[in-house]
Amino acid sequence: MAHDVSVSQQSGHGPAPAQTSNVDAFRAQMASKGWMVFRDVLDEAFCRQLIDEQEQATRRCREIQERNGVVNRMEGTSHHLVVFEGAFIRFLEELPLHDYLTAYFDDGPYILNSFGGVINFKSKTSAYVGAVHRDIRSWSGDLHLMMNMLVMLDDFTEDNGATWFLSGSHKYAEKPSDEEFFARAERALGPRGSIVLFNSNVWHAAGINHTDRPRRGLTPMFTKPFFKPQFDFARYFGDERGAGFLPHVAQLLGYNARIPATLEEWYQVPEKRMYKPGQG
Ligand SMILES: O=C(O)CCC(=O)C(=O)O
Repeated sequence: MAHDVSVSQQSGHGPAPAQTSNVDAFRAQMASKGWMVFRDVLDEAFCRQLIDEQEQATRRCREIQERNGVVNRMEGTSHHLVVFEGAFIRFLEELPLHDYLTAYFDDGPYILNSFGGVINFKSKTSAYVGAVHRDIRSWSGDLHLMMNMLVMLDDFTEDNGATWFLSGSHKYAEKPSDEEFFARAERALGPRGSIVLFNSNVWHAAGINHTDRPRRGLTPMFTKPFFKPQFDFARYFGDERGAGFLPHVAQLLGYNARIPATLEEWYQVPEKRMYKPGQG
């Protein structure tokens, strides 16, 4: 079982500060195991709102998956949920565990790489996330390029498919065999509202849900700003909408780390550049 840290619940807009001692414990555990469970981060009402909106969004994503023939092992999955706004933008506004993310990214800025969701239904197998995998295609070793977050919107238990993590596996490039993985992997257990942070190099797998109730979770991922995101959020929302986001939400959505597409955009004083100073 991972070392657990209880943090104060989120309230109002903006990230809640973390205690320095907790951040130190986090750094140490991320170096050794590569993952950590934070219990009771989100309150019940916010979890309920996220569940409702995840269910609607998953139906919308499913329609597109079916229309475009992208259905194999996709059941219950959704992607880039911030395009549905509502609770997902609120999540970025509140930005739980921001201090821990900042510590992971060498005390520098970071952006959203993707914002997925998984509804894990009762099954003998599961969606693609049930295979042993990691979410960064190129192993980045000691370089902290990407961090995964897993938000538990239901209690995560051994019965309902709590995620498996192979502690220390962020230190190795090679994929373990399934036998090796399941012999040594541990479950991320926690009550609804808990959050797992993990180094994206860690090999992991969703568990199989043996209960009759869905096990719901959100899976936002974050990177250093120079790493290409999986979705161009700034292009999706546009400049006018971008100006209305809180500054740290605009930062997360990549408004400060864009690519110029004309020489007019390229030849600009630093504060007007598409890729702003201070983004690494
Ligand atoms: O839902 C889970 O338990 C794991 C999700 C996951 O592995 C992923 O999104 O990469």
